[in-house]
Parts: sequence; C-alpha cells; structure tokens
Amino acid sequence: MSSIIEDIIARKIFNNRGEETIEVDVVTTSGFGRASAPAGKSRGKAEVQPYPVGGVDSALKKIDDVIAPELAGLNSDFQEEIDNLLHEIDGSKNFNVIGGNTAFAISLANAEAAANSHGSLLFQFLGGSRANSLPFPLGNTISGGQHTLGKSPDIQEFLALPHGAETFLEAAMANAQIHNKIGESIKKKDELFSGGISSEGAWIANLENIEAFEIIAKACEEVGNEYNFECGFGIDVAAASMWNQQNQKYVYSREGKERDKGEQLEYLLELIEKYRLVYIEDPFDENDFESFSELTKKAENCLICGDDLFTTNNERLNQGLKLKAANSIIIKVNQIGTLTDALETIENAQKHGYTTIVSHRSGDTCACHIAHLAMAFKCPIIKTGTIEGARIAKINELLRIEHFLGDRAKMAKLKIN
Ligand code: 2PG
Ligand code: MG
Repeated sequence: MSSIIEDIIARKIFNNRGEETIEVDVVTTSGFGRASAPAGKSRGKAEVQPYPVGGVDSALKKIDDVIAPELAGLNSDFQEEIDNLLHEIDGSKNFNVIGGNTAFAISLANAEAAANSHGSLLFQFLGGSRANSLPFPLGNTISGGQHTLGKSPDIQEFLALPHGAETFLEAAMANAQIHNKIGESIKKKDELFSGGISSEGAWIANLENIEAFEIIAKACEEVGNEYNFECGFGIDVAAASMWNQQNQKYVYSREGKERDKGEQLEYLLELIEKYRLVYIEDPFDENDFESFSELTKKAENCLICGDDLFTTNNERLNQGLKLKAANSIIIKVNQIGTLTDALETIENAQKHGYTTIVSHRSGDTCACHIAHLAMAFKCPIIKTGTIEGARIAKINELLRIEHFLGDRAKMAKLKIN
C-alpha cells in the first residue's frame, strides 16, 4: 500500500445555505480522500481568513497553479509535513494568501486519503485502535441571534445535551425527540408558527429568550423521564454579536434590555441556577478573557466554553489558560486552517483539563469528518444539529461507527454533575 499523492483536484460546490464553498479530492497511489469546507455566520474576529481576495475561484486557481504541483509526490501519511507546507506556500499568519478554507479542505482530504490508502477508517487511522469512545451530541434546537432574521430570541442557540445516555443511538434519539417536542410546544404557543428552521435545523420562532428557556427545559425533562436518563441543556450566547463596544453593554434587542459586564454575569449565573444549565458558550465578548474567568470560577458544574474567544487558536488558548478563562473549548478546524494546528490546540486544552468539543459550522456540507475527529482525538462532545441534512450526516456517521465498533463502543467520559 502506498500513499504517495498523485493528484489534487479542487472544485466549487455549495453548502446548505447555497453559498459557494471549496471541495478537494486528494488522490494517492492507492487511496482517495475528499473534504469540503464549512462556513461561519457569527465568526470570531481572530479566525483565519477563509478565502483569498477573489473568493472560491481564486482559491481553486491557487490549488491548480501552485499547491497541487508542490504537493504531488509527497507522502500523505506525513500530515504535519503537508500542513507545514501549506503554511509555507501561504506565507502569511492568517492564511490570507491561499485561504483558511483552502488549507482546511486540503488538510482534511489528505488525512482521509492517507487513511484510505491504508484501508483504515479515518478515526482509527488518526486515533489508533483504542479510539472507541463516542462523543455526546450537543444539538441545536432553537435558533436566535445572527442565525435568524426577524423576531427570535437574542441568544443564538439553545442546545440539548443528553449526557446520561448510555449509547450514541439513544443520545441521538433523545435529541431528535427533544427537537420534536419543542416544535409542538411552539405551535401550541403561537398558532401562526409555520415550522421554520434555521440552517442548523433548529426552530426559528417568535419567542422571547425566557420563553425559549421554558420550552427547552420542559422538553428535556419530559424526554429525560421517557428515556430514563439525564437530558441537560445549555446555550451559545454568541455574546460578541451583542456587544456594543461604545457603551460597553450587551444589547438584547428582542428583550429590550442592555446589560453591562456585571449584569451579564449576574444574568447568566441566575440562568445557570434556575435551569440547571450544563453548558454556556461565548457568554461574553471575544476579547473579555477576564469575565470568562470570573464566570468559570463562579459556575461550578457548568461547562463554560470559548468559541469566538479561542477560535481554535493555541496562542489565544494559552492566553485563556493563564487566566483560567473557560473550562471547555470549541474546535472548528477551519477557524485555524489545518488539522495539525487544530490538534496542537486540542492537546494543549486536554492537558489543562479543558473539555474539547468538535463543532460544525452554521453553513455546512454533508461531509462528516468532525465525527471522526471527535472519536480520534477523544473529544467527549460533538456540537451539531439534531436534524437537517448536513447535521444528520454527522450524526449518522457516528451511528455507523458505533455499529461498526459493536461491543467495544462506549460513551465518552464527561464531567457533568
Ligand atoms: C457557533 C457556530 C455554530 P457559526 O457560533 O458556534 O453553531 O456558528 O458557524 O455561524 O460561527
Ligand atoms: Mg459559537
């Protein structure tokens, strides 16, 4: 078996929002890998630049003219070498020459091609034969903020986490059921509700924040009772998109309220207590490491997670570690560019006891590499939707993996009380 790169083929495809994205095939002497890049809507300011000037077309040209000839003949087994070469070809700090999404698609397609060349599944190739822990699915059920238009909650995501499930199948079933029950509750509350969903498959409805909390709390409790295991829930505040730098307040436009840092902290602590939240992502602006640290100190038993805060960037994580800002981190490989970059961040986070959560993006394709990355790199949570094509592709891949592993499959260890 040989895994020498013979060809790199890149094309334009579309994500689930109908936006152009890049797809890359890596062909080796005895294998093949394919990956496509997702896209964020509420992007962190420290993320790498997704495409060069000229967008996807210009990225494709760079692959054909420069990257493919440079990579041809290399061994796809040496992921780090390939990823370093992508940095070298780019030459900038934030991939603004070739584009972070270009680097992402090549990097992931290469990993898959290497695995395939050895007749291995991606998660086993990257994680070894002991990679048998399934992540818990953190599933978006109600959308708000920048993921919606018009009247909806200010908070971007209301996420179910069935952390008491004993199998991935049960967890995925519980999440789908919670989503379903939420839809029924919204319909009862608002007869004009017509069942709209966001690009992540979560309900879009005319709800106040507090109504969304009540509805998801009830659904999680009912489904938890039905299945006889704990179904918790949490939120992605995506607070950077609410932060008004000028008057130093978080603007809750739907609620008609503004909160300064202190009020935001109090508000979130009240929500944690009242609804026993198990998860809060991006509770403060992406540059406010201190407030993250304060909330982490005060909110025991709740995962306080940095997404826009860290942008999968190891330097930003190190900044956070010094202040003990957050206790968990979102991993989106295309925030940083390559698999090697993301792995460095994952290892650093895990070494310091942070819970690592591999995540989809709001604009996504049916590619399911994140399912394999969660398995390979022992991330105990995968953040994705509960329904919808691009989300269910990831859920279904984990179901295939669980089925394939049979008796060896077990759920990850997750620190939630
Ligand atoms: C987030 C994500 C995914 P986006 O904020 O966590 O849910 O959104 O991909 O738009 O950055
Ligand atoms: Mg987020």
